[in-house]
Amino acid sequence: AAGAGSAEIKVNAVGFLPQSHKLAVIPQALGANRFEVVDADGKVVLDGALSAASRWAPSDETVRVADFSALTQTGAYRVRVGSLVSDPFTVAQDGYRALGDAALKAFYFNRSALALTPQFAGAWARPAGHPDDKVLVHASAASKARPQGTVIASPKGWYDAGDYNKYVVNSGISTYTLLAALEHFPDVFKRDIGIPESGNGVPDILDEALWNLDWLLTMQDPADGGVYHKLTNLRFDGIVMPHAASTTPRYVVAKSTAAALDFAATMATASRVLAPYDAKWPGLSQRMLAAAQAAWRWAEAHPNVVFKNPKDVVTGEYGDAQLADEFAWAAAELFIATGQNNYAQAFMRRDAALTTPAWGDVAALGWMSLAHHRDRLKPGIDRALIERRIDALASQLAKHADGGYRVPLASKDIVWGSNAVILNQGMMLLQAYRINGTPAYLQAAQSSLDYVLGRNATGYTFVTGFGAHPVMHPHHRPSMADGVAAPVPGWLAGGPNPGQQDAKDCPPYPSKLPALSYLDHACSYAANEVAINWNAPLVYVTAALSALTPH
Ligand code: G3I
Ligand code: 9MR
Repeated sequence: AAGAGSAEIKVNAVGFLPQSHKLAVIPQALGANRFEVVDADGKVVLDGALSAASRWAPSDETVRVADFSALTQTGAYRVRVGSLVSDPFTVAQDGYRALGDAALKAFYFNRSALALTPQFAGAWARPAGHPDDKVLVHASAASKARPQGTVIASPKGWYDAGDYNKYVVNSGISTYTLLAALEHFPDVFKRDIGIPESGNGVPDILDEALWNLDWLLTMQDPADGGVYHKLTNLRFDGIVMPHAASTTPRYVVAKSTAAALDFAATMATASRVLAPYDAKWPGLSQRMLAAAQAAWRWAEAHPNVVFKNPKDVVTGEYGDAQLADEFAWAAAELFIATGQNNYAQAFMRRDAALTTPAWGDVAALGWMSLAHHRDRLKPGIDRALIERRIDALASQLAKHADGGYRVPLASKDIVWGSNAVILNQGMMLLQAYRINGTPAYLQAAQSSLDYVLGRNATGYTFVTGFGAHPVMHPHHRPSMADGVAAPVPGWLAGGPNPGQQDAKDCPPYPSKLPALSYLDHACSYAANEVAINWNAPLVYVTAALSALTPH
């Protein structure tokens, strides 16, 4: 790509805010001791000594670190080591504006049942797909009120990922994370990003979340409060544009406890974030809270319904047998929404460990909501406990960020969707930073973002449309089928995954090492798919760093 430098020097190839912590990683094998930072004219603006060498297990490399945090002057720069220069990056006051806008706009690009017009979608305009106005109740989801084959309408929502199905579990954490970004950093979302609702007096991020919340509401069976696990084809669509996908029926499949609880948590959160907009959508906030409570009651009555794909369904499973964390998350959000002590007790009773969140591990989302609201909580959950638990997780993550690439990610964290693991680690570090202002937490969160933007063992910038070594071939059906060379912008690739669970026709990975198990090839869903739950922490971390980095 234009201006590409040496991939040997690993650096965030998008940029920094003036007061960001700024690091580059250099292989010890280069034999260098010093580094320079040069401006666009090649003039040296800063030089310094590289850190002592340190090994990073995930890529089995020994590396040294250039710390150029002292560079606070805005401009365009590269890091130089000997005769090598890095990819360019900027230092700018609004350094994450384009990235944050694109990461959020990616959700718009994955809207189902909507035509994307050139005005908002540019080169990636496309006809509407999957109207989902006539969806069948699958045998696994049949009830007295809605027997098998009942037709329901379940339109809107986002496609989950590179595929065109809609899964409640994964939708929950994704929607919540966007709502949390708005709730925590409202000032970042005052600008419009160019979606059809822009200018309607509501932050675009809330309009975008509503596109999915409207769909989620249809996934609840009004007769009993239970929530269908997913809306899906029986098998994955071919590699075609949404409007060209097969018109075989789509189904709502089996109710599950995880779906009910993730739905309850997300609806309770949405009811609170939407409350100030009651004049615009009268009654919606209340309706969401009632839906959340009905789903909670269903889950209490059906506490262990673990989802498994029925025999005739082979699409994404999002199955999860550990449900204590889902109970804890839903209880936390319902406690904040209602102040009712039974929810506080339910939260404490589950004693769900605070770990980095993921689609199947959501307790942290409850902890972070409690932390944000801790000044206003009714007695029931000990405020000091919340602060202590969050700090304990952050301090463990920050310790990991001490050596090697200086990131919180460890070998064991490099699984399917690892780029979101590190961003969710960043999100948790930021919760602790918001509580106690420990600088190392903000720095490690910055490092999480730097990692996906280029300071990683592959040297790729993992967000489509950004950096001089960008991901070009994500496993994303619209990007693969639209005939446009550039992929749909703003998407985070799943990233390195030593599981390498791709189809057999995929070319071999360059390495078995966890951090190098990556392929920029559209065949690779195990390392190069995109997904709403991976983009959501990109939105969150980008917004948080914009708001929290000292100005
Ligand atoms: O967490 C375990 C870890 O403890 C273990 O050491 C490691 C060893 O393999 O596995 C880890 O689990 C992996 C898990 O992802 C981590 O989240 C599983 O092996 C892996 O199979 C699982 O992959 C999931 C994948 O679907 C396959 O089911 C991903 O989480 C999930 O993000 C992905 O989601 C898909 C949807 O099904 C369909 N739509 C696209 C979407 C993204 O690819
Ligand atoms: O495109 C599908 C992707 O979204 C999933 O994450 C992945 C794993 O479940 O499966 C992909 O679909 C492939 C299917 O599993 C096997 N045949 C080829 C499909 C498209 O590459």
